Amino acid sequence: WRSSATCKPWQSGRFLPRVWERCQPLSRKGINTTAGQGQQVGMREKQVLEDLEMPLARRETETLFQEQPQTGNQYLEDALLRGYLKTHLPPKVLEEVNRDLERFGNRLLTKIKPLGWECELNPPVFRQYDAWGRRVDHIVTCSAWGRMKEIAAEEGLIAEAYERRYSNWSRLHQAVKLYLFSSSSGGFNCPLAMTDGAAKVIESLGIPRSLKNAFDHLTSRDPKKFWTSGQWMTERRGGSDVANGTETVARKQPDGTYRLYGFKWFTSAADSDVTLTLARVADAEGKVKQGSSGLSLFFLKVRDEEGKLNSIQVQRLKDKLGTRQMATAELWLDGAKAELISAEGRGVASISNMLNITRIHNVIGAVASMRRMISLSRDYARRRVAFGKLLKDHPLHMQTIARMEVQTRGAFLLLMEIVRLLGLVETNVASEQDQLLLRLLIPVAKLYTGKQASAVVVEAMESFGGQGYMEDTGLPVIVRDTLVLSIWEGTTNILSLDVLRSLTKSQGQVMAAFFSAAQQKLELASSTAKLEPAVKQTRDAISSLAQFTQVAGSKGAVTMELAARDFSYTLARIYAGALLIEHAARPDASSTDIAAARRWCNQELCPVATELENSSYEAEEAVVDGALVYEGSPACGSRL
Ligand code: UCC
Repeated sequence: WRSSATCKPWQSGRFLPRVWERCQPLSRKGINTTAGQGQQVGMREKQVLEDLEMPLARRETETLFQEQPQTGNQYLEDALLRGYLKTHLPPKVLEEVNRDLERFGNRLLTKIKPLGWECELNPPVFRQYDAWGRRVDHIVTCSAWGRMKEIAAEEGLIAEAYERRYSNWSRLHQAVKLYLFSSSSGGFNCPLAMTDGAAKVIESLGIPRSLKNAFDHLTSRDPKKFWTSGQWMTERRGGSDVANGTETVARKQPDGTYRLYGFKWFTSAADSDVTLTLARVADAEGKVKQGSSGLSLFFLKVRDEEGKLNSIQVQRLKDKLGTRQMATAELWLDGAKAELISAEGRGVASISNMLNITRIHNVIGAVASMRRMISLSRDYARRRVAFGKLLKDHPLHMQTIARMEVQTRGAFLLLMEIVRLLGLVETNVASEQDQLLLRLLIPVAKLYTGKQASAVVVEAMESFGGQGYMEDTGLPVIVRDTLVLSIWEGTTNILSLDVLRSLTKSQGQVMAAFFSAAQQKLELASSTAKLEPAVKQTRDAISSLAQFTQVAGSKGAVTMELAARDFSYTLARIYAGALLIEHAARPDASSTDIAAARRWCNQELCPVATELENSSYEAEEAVVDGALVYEGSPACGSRL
């Protein structure tokens, strides 16, 4: 792929004509440029000519082969984000938020992004002993990581959501800042997710007196005061089946506090100041209750005032595929002092307030990764010449990026919808429909955008050719860090089951809220002729979904479990379609808003109905699934 390499004079005659043709000054090949690109292609042409004039040895070593893709101020370059804010925020709020985001966009570009890269290059290191053999269990993080913590406080990345200076719009303002911050944060978005979750749990408990100080620290704008929180849920028996996998025991002390004993197998941002964790309270005889109703929620400080660990031993740091900037550790709790903060046996229900917030952060991370990769990819397409023209002038290349863009737009609007609803709930102005919708859409968006992000970033990596696979371009880091998004905070299947949980718990009311909200959005578009096909496709999908819920409701639990994933995907596709249509029906919508809505709705919007017709959810199909998976495996030998 190097022009200098293809122009060697001793190339075999057979290849000469084609090779020579490739090495011709580009103008002779009549590059198809549009206004504005002429200058760039001219520079490229000049470079190729200079390359040819250079002595071969210098050509080999000094030629700059490809131009690096760049991104500018992410806020200013994000047309969809700006269009969304302009449509939804009250004018006064918009004015202030707009100013803040433009400033923040510049800070990200000039200061924060380099720090993020520094975090990547200097991952945390675990020092178990000091030079004199004393056990210290020190997780050493780099100075850029420390700086990220200060910046998070200065920018109010948590505080903004709890101060509520813009009332219900504060949550959206915070989420947008986190969205911009995410891909430059060097992994610091992870501790922020859990810090936000911890603040939310404490707030929903009414900020008890004993936790007031912690709440103030977690929501502080003062870098010296700001604390981050962990979320220690996963034990050695796994992180999904928390109810059966949690072995940690809490023993009550005479002063009313507890001491925790157990082994936390996966604790992210292990350098955090405080954490929330689950444990089983032991009775006077030392017995504990198993299952979900035996779990309670605890708050603890990781270190004491002198910086000594709170009877915690770090076993080792995890060796992860990505998010390597952030320390994830295995921890032994050997009598860690903790405070019980939920009613006994209500641990899972209480920590779900945290889970719902960290799952929203997961959506933020997913949309941010997609946006970052597309920004880089589209910039590269304006710089890179192949087959005689810029990549952006190759229709197939543009089609590929445009498809990613449509996916990202749907995901972005889902994210905005959730944080809009959360803002309403947090300021007590949400209707019952809003509350139900929020409960349903959080797992839907988490599971769907996690999968989308993995697909989009891998596709986008390909748009850089071999360069996308090179470590020092930074592109593989984005890919690695994105792949975790469908795993942590609940895998796709666990989240699909959570969608079903929300149905059962609300006795189907979440679906009524879903249908009503989606229909309302479609009605707004009824007078926009260009959106008619998209509106019709979405309405048809809604009625297929309604039919599915009727049919599936009369079948057994196996049907719903087998359908859970397709059902959740259906909800995501229909709702994102309705959001894209709503956005495209604004008076000042652009032709690309309309195109995005139409293209989104051209995909299969109701896969669950198709699979029902295919009988995919019948109990016999589950037997076939098993046979397909285990054919040839020793596991099924005894059964054959
Ligand atoms: O810790 C991890 C890594 C940390 C890194 C974080 C970084 C994030 C960064 C993102 C930025 C880029 S990963 C840990 C991940 N683990 C999970 O997410 C847990 C996955 N498992 C589940 O979600 C399960 O479904 C469980 C634990 C919720 C199942 O528990 P149970 O006890 O078996 O389920 P139940 O009995 O159905 O639920 C118990 C109660 C019920 O309330 P009541 O008793 O009033 O009926 C449920 O309604 O909890 C309630 N509940 C919920 N409420 C359960 N889930 C929810 C929910 N999502 N929302 C509201």
